Amino acid sequence: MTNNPRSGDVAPHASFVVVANRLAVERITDDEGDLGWRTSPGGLVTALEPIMKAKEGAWVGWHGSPDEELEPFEHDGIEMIPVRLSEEEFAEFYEGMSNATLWPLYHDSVAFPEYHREWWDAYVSVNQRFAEAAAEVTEEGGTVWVQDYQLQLVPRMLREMRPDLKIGFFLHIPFPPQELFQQLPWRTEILKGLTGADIVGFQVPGGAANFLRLIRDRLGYETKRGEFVRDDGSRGRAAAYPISIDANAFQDLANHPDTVARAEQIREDLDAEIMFLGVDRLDYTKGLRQRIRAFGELFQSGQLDPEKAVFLQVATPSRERVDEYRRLRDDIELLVGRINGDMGQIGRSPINYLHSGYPRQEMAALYRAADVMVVTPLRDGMNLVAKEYVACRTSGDGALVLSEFAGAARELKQAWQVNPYDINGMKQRILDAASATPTEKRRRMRALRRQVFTHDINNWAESFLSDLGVEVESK
Ligand code: ADQ
Repeated sequence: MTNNPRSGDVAPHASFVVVANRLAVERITDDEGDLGWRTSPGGLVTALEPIMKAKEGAWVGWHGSPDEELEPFEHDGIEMIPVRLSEEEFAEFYEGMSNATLWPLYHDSVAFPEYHREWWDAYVSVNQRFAEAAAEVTEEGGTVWVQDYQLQLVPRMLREMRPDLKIGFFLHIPFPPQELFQQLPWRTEILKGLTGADIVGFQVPGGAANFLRLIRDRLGYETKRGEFVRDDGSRGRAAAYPISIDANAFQDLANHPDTVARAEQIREDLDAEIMFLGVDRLDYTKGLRQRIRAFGELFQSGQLDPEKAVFLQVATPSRERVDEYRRLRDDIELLVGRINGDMGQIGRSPINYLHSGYPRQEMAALYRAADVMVVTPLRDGMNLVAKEYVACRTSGDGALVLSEFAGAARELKQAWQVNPYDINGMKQRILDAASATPTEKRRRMRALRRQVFTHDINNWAESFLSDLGVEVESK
């Protein structure tokens, strides 16, 4: 275990270990200029926190600064195990293989995936380092839950080092059909890597089906009703576990008096009769080009009146060193500028574009303020924004326009569903949602809320872990 900063100094002791590309904490600098950590916002951390605390949990992940080596530390009752990445590994493993090869390939190749052998080499050695770190801390017979596309080799590596462990893997993004996946020069290695897990979890049944077909055809594994048999005769399972949000926490946040006041303020500032909202990471999978074009045409044709309607698009900066993301940002800014230049008036722009991340409470205020939420990815594993909007509509109104190509579309059937490649169809559905009667909106929202509140992030974690054979206290 040459690469691990902990080597040899700690006996395996954790019974439940999460392995993710990033640690569950972010660096902060306090008023005195001292460095500290705060828990990252996000459903995964929130859902796993109680289990980790109850079970002597550890979280293995990168801490976010290249070339820095850190000792394990405790944060809020959970042991954090930082894995080091060099600047070069960050470029090759993370920006390269993870985000310029696997990310586009797994999202229907909506951008061209690049294949570079040195990126692959970095991917293998970084996965090995994560696997070693997990192997070192997990106690005999313990459980390791590996997260996402950056770490697909970890399950097999870990299984080889520690056959006594229970290993789960969950893929947060889509798993592509065979026709696309087989482009990957390292397809066999990835499939082998994943089958090291006892349970390989996907967002939707289609992902599990794609995976099972591939391991049957490529690895020659026998598969039956979600089960697969490895070369050595041992068995694993592949199934769908649709991820969700902490619906009650969002609801409470949306009902907080400060949020209510902030939502009113947003509406006042926008000064429009109807507000449409988009909230996404600035990513080419999210369908921003098509969505903005659709709104541009609706304003241009007068189907939406720029004096009465406003479209607010919030885009979180993302992966800004990857070329494709830079191009996307330029394109979006050009498109928005052109539409506002053509259609705007002094002090009034039909499209309000904000390139920034916001605290959770501001997000809840935005959701509360918006009459119509427009979520139109070209492909998305799940899409939590759609579920967050629903959870924040505490008065039971509002309308959700949702792409058929988001995993969430399988659950959120009462949304106004669209094909984001069909700009005319999307324009029509946006208008349909906006002009539906209050009764129709409420009827649909009631069903959506029922779905989101009965399938929250705790249900997700519990169903995965109980299938893995981990006892989870029901809350
Ligand atoms: P993402 O691609 O990041 O996640 P999504 O599921 O929509 O997509 O989650 C985005 C999260 O970021 C949401 O919680 C949202 O509130 C937050 N967010 C977005 N814009 C923000 C902003 N400007 N400021 C602050 N917060 C913002 C990947 C997959 C998804 C899958 C999730 C979880 O691509 O398909 O649903 O993981 O598995």
